Amino acid sequence: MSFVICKIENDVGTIVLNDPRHLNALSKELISDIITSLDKFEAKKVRAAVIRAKKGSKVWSAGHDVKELPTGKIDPLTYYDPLRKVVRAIQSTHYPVIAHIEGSVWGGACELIMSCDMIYASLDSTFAITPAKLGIPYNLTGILNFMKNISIPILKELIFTAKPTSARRAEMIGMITRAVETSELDDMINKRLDYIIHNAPLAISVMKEEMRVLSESSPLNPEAFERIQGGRRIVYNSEDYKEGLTAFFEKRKPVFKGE
Ligand code: YXS
Repeated sequence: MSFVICKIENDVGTIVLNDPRHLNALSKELISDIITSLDKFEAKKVRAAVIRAKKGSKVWSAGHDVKELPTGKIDPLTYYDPLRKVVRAIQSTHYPVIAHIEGSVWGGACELIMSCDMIYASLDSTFAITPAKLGIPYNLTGILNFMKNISIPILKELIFTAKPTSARRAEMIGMITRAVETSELDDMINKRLDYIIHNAPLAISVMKEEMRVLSESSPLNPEAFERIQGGRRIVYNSEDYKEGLTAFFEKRKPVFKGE
């Protein structure tokens, strides 16, 4: 069974997340289907793609599938983790990828939509960056991806509080491109798509890659990298990490002790 609905119409690929049972949680199966769809669009030389949930969704995506997170001793967000793979896949397409947002966006799904080239959301949607709520040491490239769009003092508020933020505020802080009434969302995206698919695809493709490369050119010396990784290892080996996941499954508030 596919966890996405994938189609190509008028040079535009569309991926509809379709795992309502799990609130489109980013399971390895759902992510595999997204990547397969992106590859299909590449082969068909689409001019653009849209990633969206079903019309009227209350939850766009509940974020990383918590049931797939390791329970300790293993880095929860390694290079080959499905969430890391889909973020890179979206960032590496030769065509622009547009996120069409209705509903609430949680955790790693916030990074997924921010890896898209443009993000258009209904005013009713919300965005919550949640690692601190679960005791998870987010990984370096993930934090960098957030920092590309959001200033550090605001990003710290979003991450340290883990509270959902409104679409209006998300637009104001640069987390998304635009927020409009739900009734206007499709029309606004279609108008922009009409410009994009009639512009030069080779030029768009190389400028997308230029912006990716330039936005990732942040020097990090090996000693700093190893120190950060050592710090992250302490976190995912901590009692707090276990408490965050246990509290999630027991549907209760976690009690973090800093251990
Ligand atoms: O109890 P059942 O079996 O029906 O399952 C419940 C939830 O456990 C399940 N579910 C999830 N399963 C795996 N991974 C998830 N992320 C996840 N979220 C939910 O779906 C069933 C229905 O959930 P329920 O009853 O809570 O639905 P609701 O309509 O009352 O509330 C919807 C949400 C989205 C507000 C609520 O489910 C929620 O707060 N979910 C967790 C959102 C979240 O914190 N996501 C972050 C995941 S971790 C992640 O993305 C990164 C690793 S990080 O945190 O580092 O950014």
